[in-house]
Amino acid sequence: GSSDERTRTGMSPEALKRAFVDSMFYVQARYWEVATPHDLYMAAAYTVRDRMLERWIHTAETYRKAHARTVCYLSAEYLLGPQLGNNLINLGIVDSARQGARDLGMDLQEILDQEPEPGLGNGGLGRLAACYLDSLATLSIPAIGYGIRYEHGIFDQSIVDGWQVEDCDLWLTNGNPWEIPRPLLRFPVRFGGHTEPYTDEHGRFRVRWVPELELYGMAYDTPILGFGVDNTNLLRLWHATAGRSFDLQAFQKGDYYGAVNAKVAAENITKVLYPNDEPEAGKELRLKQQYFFVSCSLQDMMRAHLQQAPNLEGFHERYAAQLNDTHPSIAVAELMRLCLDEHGMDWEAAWEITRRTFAYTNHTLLPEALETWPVELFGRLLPRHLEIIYEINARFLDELRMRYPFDPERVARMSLIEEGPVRRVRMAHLATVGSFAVNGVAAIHSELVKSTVMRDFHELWPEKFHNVTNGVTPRRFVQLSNPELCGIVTDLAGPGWVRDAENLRTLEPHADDAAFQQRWQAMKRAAKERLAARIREATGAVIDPQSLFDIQVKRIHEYKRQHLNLLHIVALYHRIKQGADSDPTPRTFVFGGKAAPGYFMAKLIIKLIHSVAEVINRDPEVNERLRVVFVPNFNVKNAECIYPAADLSEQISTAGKEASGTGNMKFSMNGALTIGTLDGANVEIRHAVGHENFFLFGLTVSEVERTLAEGYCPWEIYRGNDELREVIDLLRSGLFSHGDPDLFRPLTDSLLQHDPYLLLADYPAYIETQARAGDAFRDVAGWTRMSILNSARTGCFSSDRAIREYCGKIWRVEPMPVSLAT
Ligand code: DL6
Repeated sequence: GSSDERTRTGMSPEALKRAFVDSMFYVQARYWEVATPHDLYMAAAYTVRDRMLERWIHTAETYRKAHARTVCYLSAEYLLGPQLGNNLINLGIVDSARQGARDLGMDLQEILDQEPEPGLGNGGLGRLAACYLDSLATLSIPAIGYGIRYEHGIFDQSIVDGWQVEDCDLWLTNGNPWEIPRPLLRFPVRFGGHTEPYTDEHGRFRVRWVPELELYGMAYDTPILGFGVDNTNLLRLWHATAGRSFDLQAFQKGDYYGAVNAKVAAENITKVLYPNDEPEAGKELRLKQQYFFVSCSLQDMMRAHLQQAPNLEGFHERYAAQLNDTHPSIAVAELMRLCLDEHGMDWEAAWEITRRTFAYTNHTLLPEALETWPVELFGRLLPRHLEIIYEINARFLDELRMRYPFDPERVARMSLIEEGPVRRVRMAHLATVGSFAVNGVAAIHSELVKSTVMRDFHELWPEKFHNVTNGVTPRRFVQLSNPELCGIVTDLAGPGWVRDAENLRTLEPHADDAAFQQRWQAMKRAAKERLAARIREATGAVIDPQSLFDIQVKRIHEYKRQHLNLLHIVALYHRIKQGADSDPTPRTFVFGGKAAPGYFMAKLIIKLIHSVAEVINRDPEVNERLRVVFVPNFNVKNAECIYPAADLSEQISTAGKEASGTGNMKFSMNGALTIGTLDGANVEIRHAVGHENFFLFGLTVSEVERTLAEGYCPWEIYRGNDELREVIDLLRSGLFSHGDPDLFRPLTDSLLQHDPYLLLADYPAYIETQARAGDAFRDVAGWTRMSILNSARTGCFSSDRAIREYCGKIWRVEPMPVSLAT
C-alpha cells in the first residue's frame, strides 16, 4: 500500500488503517486506551462508509446527468441485517480489512459482531426487499428504495419457561453510522379534516382538502453499494416529526403542553414496526404509517422530476414505482391527489400518469392478509383520498357494466369497495386497477393469483399479469455466510460466480469425485460446528455436528406447519421408547422463528417445541439419537449462521399457502436437501435440482382443494392410524406439560376437529418421506452428491435473476454502469 493513497478513499490495508485511526479520533472522539468494542465498530463503519460515499456521490451525478429512468421500490419493510460485513464484501476489501485489523491488534470478526441489526421487517417480504436492493445496485440499475425509519424494528424474542417473550428492539440507541440525516429534506403530510369545493382562477371546479393535522417526514439516507461495481443506490427512509406550524392553535391558546403532546403523537407514526398477523386493534396507526411514507416518497419523486422537467407529463417515463404488497397501495390515490389538487391537472391526464407509474407485487393469498380498510376509518383519516377512490371506482364500474351488462355480481366482486355490514376499501383492487402490471412471487403462486383472488381481473386484463419468482442475494447468503463454500466455488469457477450465480454449475461435474466430496463434507462440518457453538452459547444446549441437522427456521404460523415437524419428532421418540425399530440416523432438530405477539396458536407451538425438547433432551434413552433445539430470536444475523449448517431443510407448508418462500432457496444454495411439499418456489427448486435430489411429499393444491370440498374429517385419520393416534394422545397426556393435559389442547383440538392446514392428511406421507431422508443420509457419498447438486443447480434463485426479469418484463429500465475511473 502506498502512503500517497488518500485516507478517506484508499483501499489498501495501509490506507484503511490510517482511516480507522482517523475515525476513532475525529468521529468517535476517542483515544486508543479508552476505546470500547463499540467504538471500534463505529470507527470501522465510518471507514467503510467514506469509501461508499465517494461512489454514491459519483452515482447520483451520473444518473442525474443522464435523466436515467429510475426504479422506486415502495416497501413498508426492509429487513437489511448487519451492514458492515456486506459492505466490505461489495467493496471487495474483506482481506485488506482483516489484514488491517490484525496489524492494529484487533479481530475483524469481533468488530463485525458488535453491529446491532436493522430489523425493519417481519420476515420474507422485508428480506426480499433487502435482497432486491443489493441486486439492483449490483446490476447497475438506477433505483431508490423508499420506506419507513422505524425507531423500533421487529421485536427481540427471548424465551422464558418455553414461552416467547417480546422485548423492544433498540437498534438505534447506540447510533447508526450508515445513515445520513437530511434535516432539510422534508415534506408535509396531512391527516383528517374535510374537503371543500371551490372554483380556481380558470373557472374550473376544484376540491381543496382542509386537514386537521400536519406533520413532516424527514429523510434518512443509507447508501446501498453493488457488488463489484461502483454503483451506489439510495435507501431513503422517512422519519415523522412535528412541523413548526404544528397545532398552531394550541400554541396560540397558550396550551404549551397540549402542543407538545401533539408533537409526541406525530412522532409516534414512525415509532414501531407492526408485527404482521395482528388483528384489527391499533390498525389506525398502520394506515397512517402507510400513507405517511408513500406521500413523502411521491413528493420526493415529484421534486426530483420537476428539477429537470417543466411539468409532470413525463413522470411515468422517468419512474417505475413498484408496490411491495398492498401496504403502499394508497400511493395510487395519493399520486392522483398530488396531480389533481397540487398540480392542477385534469382527471384524465392524472389517471394516465398514475396507471402508467405503478406495478404491484402480490405476496400472499391468505384472506386474512389481504388488506381492507373500513370506509369510516379511511374517510376520517384521509377524506380526500376516499373521494378520489370513489371517483376511480365510479369510472371503473361504468366500464365494467358496459363490458359485462348482465353480470352485476361480477361487477360487485370487482368493486374497490366491499359492500357489507361494514363497508371496506379493498386495497388489492386499488393496486390492481391503478397499476400497469401485477405479479406473483413464484410460478404456482402467480397461477393461483390469476385463478383465485384476482380471477375477475385476470379475465379483464390478462396481459397485465406476470410471474417473477423470488430470489436471494448470493453475496450475503453464500459469500458472507459460508466462506468455505465460497472458497470451493471460487477455486473452481473463479470469483465471477458471485455476480453470475449460474456459474455454481461448475460444481456439477465434481459431484462424484471422492476428493472433492471430502472437501465438501469438511465445508458442511465447519458450518455445523459454528452453529453448534453458537447454539451452546445462546441456549446451553449441546448438539452433535455428526448428526443430521434437520432445520426449520421461518415465522411461526399454522400454515407453515412447525407442528407437523413436531408430530414426526414425537413419533420418533415414541418408537425409541417402545423399543420399536426406528430410524437409526441420529438427528438434531433445529427450530427458530418469531410468532406475532397476538397469535396465540403460534405462541403455543413455540411452547410445544420447548416442551418436547425438554423431555427428549433429558432422556438418556433417546438423547443419543434425538436432540431438539430452538434458536431464540431468529433474525438475519442468526440466519447467516444457520443456512450453511443444514443437512435437511423443512419446507412443509400446506400446498397453496406459501406464496414462494426464500429461506428454501438459501438452504439449497448452501447444499441442504429439501423435504417439502409442492408449494411456492419448492416446485421450481425441485425442478431445478432434479426430482431425485429432493424429498417430496404431500397433497398437491388440487388435492387439498378436493379433500376440503369432500368434507375433510381429520378424526377419521386419527382413528385409522395407530402411531398417529398414539403421538397425539401423548401430546394430550401431560407427558410434555408436567402433567397438565390441557396445556396443548387448543392445538390438538384444532387438529382433531378442523385441521384447516391438513396436517393429518399429510402425516403418513411426511413420516414415510422422513424415513427415506434418514436412510439416504447414512449413504454418505450419495448424500454428498445430492448436496453438491443442490448448490450447483440453484444459481437461478439469485435475486440478480429476479431483478433482471423485473427490469425486462415490468419496469423497462436499463443498466447505467458507474465507474469511479471515468
Ligand atoms: O415474497 C416474499 C415472501 C414470500 O416468500 C412468502 O412466501 C410470503 O409469505 C411473504 N408474504 C408476506 C405477506 N405479507 N404479509 N403478511 O409476508 O412474502
